[in-house]
Amino acid sequence: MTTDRAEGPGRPRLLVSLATYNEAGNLRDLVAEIRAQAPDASVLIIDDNSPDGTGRIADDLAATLPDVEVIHRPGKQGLGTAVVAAIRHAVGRGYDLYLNLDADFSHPPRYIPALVAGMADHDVMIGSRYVPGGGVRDGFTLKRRLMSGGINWYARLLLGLSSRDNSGSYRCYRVSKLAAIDLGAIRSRGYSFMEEILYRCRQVGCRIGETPIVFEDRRSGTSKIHRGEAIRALQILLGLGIDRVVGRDRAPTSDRRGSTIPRPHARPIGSRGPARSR
Ligand SMILES: Nc1nc2c(ncn2[C@@H]2O[C@H](COP(=O)(O)OP(=O)(O)O)[C@@H](O)[C@H]2O)c(=O)[nH]1
Ligand SMILES: [Mg+2]
Repeated sequence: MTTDRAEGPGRPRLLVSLATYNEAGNLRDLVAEIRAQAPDASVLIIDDNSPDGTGRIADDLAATLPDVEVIHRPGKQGLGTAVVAAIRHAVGRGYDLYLNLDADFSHPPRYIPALVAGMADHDVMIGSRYVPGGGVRDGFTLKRRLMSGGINWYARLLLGLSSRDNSGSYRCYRVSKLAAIDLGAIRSRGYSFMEEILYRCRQVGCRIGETPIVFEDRRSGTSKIHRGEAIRALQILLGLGIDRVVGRDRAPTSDRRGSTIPRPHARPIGSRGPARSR
């Protein structure tokens, strides 16, 4: 259901997106929590024909709540392409800010205000596990810590990123900056999209900041990342890195200062449960 919401001066129009694949156990409660944290935000759900009926729940939310819309795609096309679809929607509809979070409660909506507040002096705000105050509830297992640390080190080395958490998808972006990116040139369909879009944001001169989040284990359902997708992500980042070094994919802007770490807007909360390695 869409409504015309009057925007006051200085009040940015915010689009929040949720990519869903088999998130039936999370979606309803998550949208309610997002609404509680960002009452004026529009919500966009991109569902890839989830076998568990998530798409029907999304339709029901769109029919009963204001400013909730759904994009249905015919089959599983990857998180990266879902976020690209949401970015196109944000640009096309003229939103000021675009925020994405995972639809499994790993990204608690209580951090949305801190992410939006950080946009006062940044073009991208990362909900970061790797700045002071951030973390993973209950901590990673050693294997997951090595994988997550490894992919971040790899992305920083290959793409020249200086932000600390380049693999998480909990972020807010300035839509006018996203509009300057050639989305058609993005190579990633799956999880390496998170590193690649940051790299593309740097290329168009974005000021990137991080605010701490404490990542939580998903509440319901299972992870969709699998070994093949992880290997594909590493290959894409390697290709991007090689092209960057040999000058085939040179940044068109000179903004190389990288991320800044603002004062924490949110405090960590205890620890419990294992979590993913992205
Ligand atoms: N639309 C769509 N969403 C996806 C796809 N793959 C993953 N997601 C969503 O992306 C988010 C992160 O995926 P998840 O499996 O939790 O990854 P993990 O946290 O790294 O284990 C969740 O909201 C998923 O439902 C996909 O192919 N299409
Ligand atoms: Mg998850």
